[in-house]
Amino acid sequence: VFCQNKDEILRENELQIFIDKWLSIVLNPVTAIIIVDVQNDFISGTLALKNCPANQDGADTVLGVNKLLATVKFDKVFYSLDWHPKDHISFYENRHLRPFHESSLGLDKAQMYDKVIFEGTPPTEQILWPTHCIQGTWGSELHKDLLRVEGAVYIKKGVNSEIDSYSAFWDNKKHSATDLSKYLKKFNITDLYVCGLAYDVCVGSTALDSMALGFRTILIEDCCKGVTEQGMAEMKNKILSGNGIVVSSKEVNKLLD
Ligand code: VGL
Ligand code: ZN
Repeated sequence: VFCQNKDEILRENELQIFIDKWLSIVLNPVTAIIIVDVQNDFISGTLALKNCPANQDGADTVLGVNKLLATVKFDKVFYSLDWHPKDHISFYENRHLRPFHESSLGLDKAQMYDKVIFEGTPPTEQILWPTHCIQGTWGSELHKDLLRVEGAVYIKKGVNSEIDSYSAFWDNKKHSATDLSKYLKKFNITDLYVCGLAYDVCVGSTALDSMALGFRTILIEDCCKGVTEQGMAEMKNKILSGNGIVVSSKEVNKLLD
């Protein structure tokens, strides 16, 4: 201290603050979990995953998530809800509302689950899903048996008719953000656990955005159900080839010990 000038002391203080901040992140993770889209339509409604190629039952996820919430104390719990207006761009039923190009079958021959390209600048790639999760209907409600944690935050997404939103952070074009990242910053969250429906669509997209935003991101694989086996394998690869972690719920207890 004897031979330090004022500027050096200031720099040392800043360095100390920086080191303390990182030490606290490493030594005291602040955890949150986001339970993605555990809604009726994905379980027994119009987009029931058990009728999709991977034949997975979203109801299993309700049990898995409940057990997890009962045994692990997360600092904050988030639930996301797919929350579409009736004229939403992602609905097969609405395909005539906007002009689109379709590659293999020609104009107007798109099948359910096909990818089409809606005209516009820029054009919009979109998979055509069955009508699902209409705002305020039974299909958009969280499953009745899903545990609701007190003080949880609910994030609605896909509310704009013209743009789909798989991730709970951003719409598919990153034009607008939900409040999720604001909340995570407000609560000083360092580690985000992700699970729910569907693995290869909204859960995976949420995990990838979480990674990109710099949260330590942990996907709880046995608390997810997906649309296709291939989609899930590809999503898992993307998460693991970034800096994401994929674990089972049994391991979460150990991780948070
Ligand atoms: C989802 C398809 C369309 C999901 C949402 O929550 O995974 N999938 N909209
Ligand atoms: Zn949707």
